[in-house]
Amino acid sequence: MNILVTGGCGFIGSNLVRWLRKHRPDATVINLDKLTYAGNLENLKELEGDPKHVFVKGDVGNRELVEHVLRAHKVDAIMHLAAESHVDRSILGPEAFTVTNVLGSQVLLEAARTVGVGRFLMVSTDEVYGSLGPTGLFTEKTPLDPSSPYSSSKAAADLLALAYEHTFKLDVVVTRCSNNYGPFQFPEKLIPLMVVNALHDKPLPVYGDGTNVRDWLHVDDHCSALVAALEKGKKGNVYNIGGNSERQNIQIVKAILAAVGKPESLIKYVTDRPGHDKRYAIDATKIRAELGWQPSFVFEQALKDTVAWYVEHRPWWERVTSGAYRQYFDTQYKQRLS
Ligand code: NAD
Ligand code: TDX
Repeated sequence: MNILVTGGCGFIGSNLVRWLRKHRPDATVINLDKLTYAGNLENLKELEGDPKHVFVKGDVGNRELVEHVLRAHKVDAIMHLAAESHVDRSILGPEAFTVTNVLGSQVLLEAARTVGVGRFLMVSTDEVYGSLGPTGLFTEKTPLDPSSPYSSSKAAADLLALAYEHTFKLDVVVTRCSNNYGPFQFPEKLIPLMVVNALHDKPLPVYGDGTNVRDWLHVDDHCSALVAALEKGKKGNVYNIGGNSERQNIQIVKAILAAVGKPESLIKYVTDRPGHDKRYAIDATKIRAELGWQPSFVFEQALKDTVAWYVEHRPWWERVTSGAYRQYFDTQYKQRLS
């Protein structure tokens, strides 16, 4: 089987490529990635020389290239992860989010239809549902109500994919997962950013009062769910993915400080993110019952292990946050603390 993974050099993508090579050794993985600031071939260093991992540098919005890749590699299935993924960046500059997440997904769907790819897995997000109050869970029937330019662009791609199934009978499955954590996450997202700042004895910028809630899932559990959806998901269906690990942001930040042995005086409450969603929580009954998927990581221990990974992989995060990205990172950092 030949699987095209888009965005395979990013956080989830690189973990997914590794997961596939380990658990589906017969499959060839073609990895199409533009290598934006968030994509790094170093994330897949251990696969260097692996003939069943084929890297192609390119944009999912390049129709000619995408069709060529699908034909040349006789792609059987697509797992579409390539995206601009950071909510704060989408608030600063929404355009790239529309271009890659909406138009790029459109190009990929159209190419899959033209060439005749078997299955198209659209990797969406729980953020398409918007924000919850203090109680309740997102189910697959919750109406979409995205808040940020990021989540709106993901909702557009998610609905386009379902429209391709409905209209053109393309074999589409959509997944909507909660917040991921684990190795190789770019240090702009909450967990790695807080670890890096704590290690530098820099303030940890907590938005608002820190009581916003996210439902955390280890990236490897997300990968096993994506493969379950790819292999066993029903055509035209949506599957929520989540691990019943709701935590307030401030709880996470305090746990990180405790893990690295730094004082809570490093916490700095800063101006809230505009339009900040209050709470996400996932009902994953459907994927558990229909596809037999279940998470295997226990949050508290896996968070400690994740923090330890960043402590041990300092050269990795120093490299990926250097160069062109550094300027953005520093500007943002200063703004967050103002
Ligand atoms: P990421 O930002 O770490 O990686 C994105 C990857 O896509 C990078 O390798 C980047 O180079 C590549 N890319 C960006 N634009 C591209 C383009 N035009 N063409 C080809 N490649 C391009 O993102 P992530 O956190 O790994 O998220 C991966 C996917 O999972 C995204 O679709 C995201 O919406 C979704 N998702 C993420 C989470 C999460 O918690 N991180 C949760 C649910 C869903
Ligand atoms: O410096 C920070 N301070 C802070 O308080 C950052 C970066 C974040 N936060 C808060 C905002 C959120 O409530 O922490 C929470 C998590 O923030 P992010 O890591 O930016 O993730 P989030 O906005 O929840 O979106 C993530 O989960 C869903 C991913 O980035 C998306 O790609 C995914 O779809």
